[in-house]
Amino acid sequence: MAQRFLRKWKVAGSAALLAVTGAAVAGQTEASAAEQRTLTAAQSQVRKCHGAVAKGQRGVAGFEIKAPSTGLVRVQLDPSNARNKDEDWDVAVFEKASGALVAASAGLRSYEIADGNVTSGATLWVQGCRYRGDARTVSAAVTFVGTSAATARAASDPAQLVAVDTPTREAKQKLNKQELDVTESATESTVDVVLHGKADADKLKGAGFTFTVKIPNLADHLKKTEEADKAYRQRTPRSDLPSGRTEYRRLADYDYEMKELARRNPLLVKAFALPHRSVEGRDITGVEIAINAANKADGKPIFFNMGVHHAREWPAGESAMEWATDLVNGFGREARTTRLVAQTRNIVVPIVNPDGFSISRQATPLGDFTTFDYEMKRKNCQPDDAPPQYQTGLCPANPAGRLRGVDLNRNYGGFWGGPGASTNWSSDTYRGSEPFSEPEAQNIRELVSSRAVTNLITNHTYGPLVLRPPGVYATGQAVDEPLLAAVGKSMTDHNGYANIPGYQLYDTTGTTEDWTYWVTGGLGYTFEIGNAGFHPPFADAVIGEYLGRAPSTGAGKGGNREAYFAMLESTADSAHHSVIKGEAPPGHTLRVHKEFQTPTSPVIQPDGSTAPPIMYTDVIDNTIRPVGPFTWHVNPSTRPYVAGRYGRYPTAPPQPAQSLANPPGQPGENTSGDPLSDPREVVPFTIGGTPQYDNGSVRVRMEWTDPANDWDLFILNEQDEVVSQAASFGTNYEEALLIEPVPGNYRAVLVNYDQVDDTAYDDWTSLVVTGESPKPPVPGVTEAYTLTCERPNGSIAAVRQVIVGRGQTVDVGDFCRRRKR
Ligand code: 0X9
Ligand code: ZN
Repeated sequence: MAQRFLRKWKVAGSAALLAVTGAAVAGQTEASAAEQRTLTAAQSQVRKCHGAVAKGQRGVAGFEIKAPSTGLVRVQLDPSNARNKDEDWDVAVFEKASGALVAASAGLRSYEIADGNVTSGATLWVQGCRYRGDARTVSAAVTFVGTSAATARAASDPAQLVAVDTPTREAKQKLNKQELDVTESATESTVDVVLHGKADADKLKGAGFTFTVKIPNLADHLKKTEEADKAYRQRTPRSDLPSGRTEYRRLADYDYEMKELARRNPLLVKAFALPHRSVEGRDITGVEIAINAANKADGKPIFFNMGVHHAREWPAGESAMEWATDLVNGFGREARTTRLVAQTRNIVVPIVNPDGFSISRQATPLGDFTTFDYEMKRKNCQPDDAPPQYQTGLCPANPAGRLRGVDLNRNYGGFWGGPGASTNWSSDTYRGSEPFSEPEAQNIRELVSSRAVTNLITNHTYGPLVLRPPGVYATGQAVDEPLLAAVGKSMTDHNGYANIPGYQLYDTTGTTEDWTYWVTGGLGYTFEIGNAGFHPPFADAVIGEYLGRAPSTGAGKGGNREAYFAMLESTADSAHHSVIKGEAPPGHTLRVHKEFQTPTSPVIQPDGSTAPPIMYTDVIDNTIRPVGPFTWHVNPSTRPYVAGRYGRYPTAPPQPAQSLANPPGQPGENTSGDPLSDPREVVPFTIGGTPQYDNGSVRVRMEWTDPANDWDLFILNEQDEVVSQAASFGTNYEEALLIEPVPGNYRAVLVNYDQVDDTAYDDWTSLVVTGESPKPPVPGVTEAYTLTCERPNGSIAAVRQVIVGRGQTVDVGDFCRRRKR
């Protein structure tokens, strides 16, 4: 594992070097040599550096510089003494004439990278602010990159949003293999895809797909969104959000707000930088919220809420940031918040991928939709895996545009390398060179490995969905499936999203909770916020979704705010995790530790063949420093990966096969994909229940004669909801599966999707409903923690093994005073 940790420093270091030397860039862009300066301020001063020009004021140092070209400006600060832990400088760039903010960075230390857009000849004021600490100086490097033809290409070949017809699971899987920008927004019969120009459309058509254009010109659409946002903030001085904000934050806003939450609430909030800097060298910031936040080893269960693995998914960061603000505002003022914060610990990392987010967020005014479609950037900034000609240049202005980088949500170890991830460096779902190759994913891994993260939400846009493990069908149902589904429902009751396992839409591998859940046992979910795009108007996508207001599906139900509170209730509920209790003498540290290997998926190779899985090693290590009696909340000692699979034994036989008659009539073709619209045929049937029958699943199979004709099958419940469907093509049957169906009345809807022209009507010939016994549970193995007690001087006072299951409490007594064994 140490080896993997090391690699990150190499990456961050080389990127930083590029920035300061201002190496010439291939393609349409060229960087100027960096201008190096040292900034000096005699005193520190709390200040929002990007708030206003503050020339001559306390803690401020700066200089003027003229932009030699139209394009990008980057100002990078580096601590003058990297060993100085107590220092924090921030930076902002203003246009001198107008005073307009151009770029900013406000990280927790002095590793700052501020990117912005400038016009040739503009005079800029580069402002450094010594926010905190004892560093009098900091070094600053300014680089300009001229962008030329790149921005002009968009109009004739606009990016579009289309709904691709995918009536079956197979069609969805096939779509997923096309190396296109597939979104998570889908219906029973379509999936939304971003087409970045004609080439993508041709690829789609070439693969035999049909689609409907939803947004014909994404650049225009995003400009309209921006105008809507502007109009909204002009008429709304303060929103009802915890922060009162009325517009999307930029990276510096996030970092500055987290610092300020911590500074203003020193006991309740601790701001921290994650262990690895981003590929470009940015610090990644989070906050911990708890009573005595700095005391990490207090044994409380942890809810970790994070956002923006994917650069363009701005509402994901907003929601996480509002949640942190909400907890801080509510603590001591609101009874529920106070109670829950007292029982738990909250960690919030709103921007996991700061390099990508900065690019997407700063790109807005460019409106460029080609390879250089930076506003729609998804991945991180990893250059190493691209061909040499695409490795050069700063990430926000490089020859591969948005395409360079790794999809951080395919880079986790959990089932890494399998279906639903790409081996191609330029793909939007590129998995990276190896599991956890990226510093940004490694950060989350180390945090989750070293803390009792019992509950986790990773926010994305858009669905609207609450996804739970597994993300891959082949994994099988988790032992905790009933609990995962129930906690999921406690959240979707408030946001109105669909509560489903990740694989239900299509397989993905290497995603966040498919590692966090299967190796740590912490309950993990992906939120796909909203249903209207990656960053639709702020009023809908942030305020509407967070507070539960129209047009959100959570309108009137509490929205994501209440969904997160439901997750926090789950965090506080020890039935949802495990507890070790006992007592310990003052000054002693208790540690639970385990180390194990988990296989990735069989690793899909670029040529489509598979290589054996890679074994990766994880170390789980949590500590508590109790004073006397303690209650220590941890995850179960057994990894869900080896804990077996969910199932049950039957209590009665399954219902026997029933053959249903074809009603009179021959319905005409219907390609609407809507089982409620005519023409169609409807055949009622009943699913029995105990004590007579026990159906773990029910299979409904229809057949006709010629596979050239196409019938589709939908199963509706009494509320007219589609509970299952089958709509493949190229077969003479359809089969729909209902898993653990509720006994009651159902209807099979048979739709004549397509009959070959000028042939005899090929009516369906049989419809059979068959019950099947539930699958028995798959037994698993049990794993233990090694529990050690360390004396104040670090020597070991006692060691033992502890096996603790979910919902269990193990009492280890006065364990430290026992002898070693
Ligand atoms: O693809 C992703 O990483 C997520 N969707 S997004 O549109 N935000 O990029 C979803 C990951 C989990 N989804 C499935 N297992 N289907
Ligand atoms: Zn996403």
